Amino acid sequence: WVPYIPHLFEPRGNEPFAAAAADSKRARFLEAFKDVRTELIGAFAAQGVPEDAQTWYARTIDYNVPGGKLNRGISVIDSVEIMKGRPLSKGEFSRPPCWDGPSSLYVSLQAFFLVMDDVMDKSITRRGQPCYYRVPGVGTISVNDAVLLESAIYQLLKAHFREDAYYVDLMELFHETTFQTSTGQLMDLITAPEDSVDLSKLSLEKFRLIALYKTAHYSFYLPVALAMLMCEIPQVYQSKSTSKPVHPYALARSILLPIGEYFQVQDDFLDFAADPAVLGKIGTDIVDNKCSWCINTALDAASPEQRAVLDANYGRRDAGMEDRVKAVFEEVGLREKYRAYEDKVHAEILSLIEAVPEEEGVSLKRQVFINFLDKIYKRQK
Ligand code: DMA
Ligand code: MG
Ligand code: MG
Ligand code: MG
Repeated sequence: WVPYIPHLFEPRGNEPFAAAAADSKRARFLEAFKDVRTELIGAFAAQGVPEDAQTWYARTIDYNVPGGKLNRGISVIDSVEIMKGRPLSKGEFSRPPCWDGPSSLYVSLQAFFLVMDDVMDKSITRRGQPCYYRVPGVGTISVNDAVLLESAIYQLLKAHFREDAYYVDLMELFHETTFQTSTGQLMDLITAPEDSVDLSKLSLEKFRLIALYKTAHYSFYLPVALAMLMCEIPQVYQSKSTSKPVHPYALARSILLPIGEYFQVQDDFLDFAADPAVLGKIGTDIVDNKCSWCINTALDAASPEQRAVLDANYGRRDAGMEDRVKAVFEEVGLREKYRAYEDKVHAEILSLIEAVPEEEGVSLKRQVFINFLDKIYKRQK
């Protein structure tokens, strides 16, 4: 049950804003998020819970929701603006008092997944701070906090989108994406058993399937599909340029899922290669025995001697063993293979984007995809 708190829903005017750089979009989001935070904490408190629980919940939000690059959350708004062909204004949608309501939904989902992911991956840091479960006194309470963060999505949806025709579509999209992501997380985890390392069970095919489910749907299809629903893009329309029917959601998915796979390759490569101070997180894939792009690519290229080193050292919670695996990754030229992969996949995705038919008016636009691809191409963090 979510109480309706009227004063939080007053529109704050209708000032348009100029297209701004990433930093100012981030700043704008964080400004708008203050209201979202007040609203969520207000709804939590309105259940009549004591102050210590309210303080805990506020910290859960502050520690996990607004941090990070916010690239994908902000892309929801970017995509709406591109498809509408104009900047959004405050109070644009029937309910949100702020522009960034849709981004808030997305970052709440992201926070919910990441809190759990770090527990399951036994990670150490995220966004340049200790993983939430490692904060003193939090521990396994983080499991329940993740559920509360998930609940925030549906509270915000109900409070801001209930009157919209696409309310149920938005809700189903979040439910389905959560289902897909947890399916991916399950495959990710059972492909990486703690005490039985068997590299012959790994493959790039398995990596791709896991990446598709655990990352691509929620990171790339979800933000664009949210934007499309909010622009009331229909399930099918007749293309004026080709006179053929266009299924825009399926078309979007056919481009965004490959972008998502590429993004997970980057995530895996950076887990191995990036400076944790830049990445904000310490890599754990090698010690976690993960079916990552790196191990699979190294296995394909390894000599029998190198293979033996990988067999003996991968998936062990030991820094020396981890270093031996990393040395093999360097020897097989993983960095060069990654650079070649990145350029190849970038060109492939661009050609997928070029094949999208462009229509007049509010419709799917190539720039929606270009915007995503530009944000991640050659990313260092
Ligand atoms: C990310 O996989 C997937 C989800 C659903 C969070 P990951 O564990 O490689 O992510 P990270 O490197 O951020 O821990
Ligand atoms: Mg992880
Ligand atoms: Mg994980
Ligand atoms: Mg990772």
